[in-house]
Amino acid sequence: MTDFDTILLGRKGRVGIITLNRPKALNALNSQLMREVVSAVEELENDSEIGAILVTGSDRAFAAGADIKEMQPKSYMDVYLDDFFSAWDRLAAARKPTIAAVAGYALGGGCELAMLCDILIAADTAKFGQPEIKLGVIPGIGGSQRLTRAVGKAKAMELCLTGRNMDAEEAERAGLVSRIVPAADLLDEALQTATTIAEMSLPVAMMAKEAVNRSFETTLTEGVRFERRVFHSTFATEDQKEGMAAFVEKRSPVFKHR
Ligand code: CO8
Repeated sequence: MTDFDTILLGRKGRVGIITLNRPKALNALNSQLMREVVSAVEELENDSEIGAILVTGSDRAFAAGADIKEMQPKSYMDVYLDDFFSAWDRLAAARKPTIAAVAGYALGGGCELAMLCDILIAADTAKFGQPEIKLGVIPGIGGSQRLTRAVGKAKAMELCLTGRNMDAEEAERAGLVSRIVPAADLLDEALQTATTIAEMSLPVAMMAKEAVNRSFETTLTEGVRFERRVFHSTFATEDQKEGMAAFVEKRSPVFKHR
């Protein structure tokens, strides 16, 4: 796998692991890191042996936000002409399931990066927030939209307007994270979840992801219609034949990811 400067790219079985690695800056998301994550995502998406993508940081910080020192000198024209931060959309557009394993700070762009992933697993040390307002800006990687969809208007509004953080317990209660685990177990637990997913049929997991995500983009009637059409199409996969045969024959399925 490719070597990068600001991230580590590894794999365990069918899981690709992206570890943010700018420890001195608490994994602040600068342009280089953004480019490297996007390129790692492309590499994992194109690797037929990979069935899920895990994104994680360090014990102290998943990521303490976009890199404030890099942003400070920028003008409106700089950020507008570059469409600053738009490259992160590539992670949201990943077709394979993505899991964020978050310990420590996930603030600003860090919280947004975690929310770009499909499943968010938090260590009991995790802290989430959108503190951009304290810097005189607003979230720029989808925070105002994805946090609101995840936790509802009242809490999202409070977090975006006051900049206060929420701990892992509050984040779980609010529906932002799927579960909390002890910090020492975070990587193992997240890897186990990622491995479980990666061992399912890849095309069917991709279809399930697409169907759930559609619920954020459309009406209930259209969403249910979309789901039904995709459900029908699972019957065109070899893995549906194998999955159902395995059940009837009382054995474990061996998916071919086709
Ligand atoms: N950017 C750059 N450097 C950072 C960042 C950051 N976001 N966060 C931490 N660092 C650096 C610190 O500057 C420090 O470096 P140095 O040792 O060289 O001084 C090092 O990391 C360690 O940080 P601290 O000494 O501050 O560590 P503490 O444990 O005391 O505090 C905190 C940890 C509370 C996380 C603190 O570092 C902090 O508040 N960080 C900033 C959090 C923040 O505001 N994040 C939001 C950033 S804005 C954003 O993400 C989206 C902006 C959208 C703009 C849209 C434009 C289009």
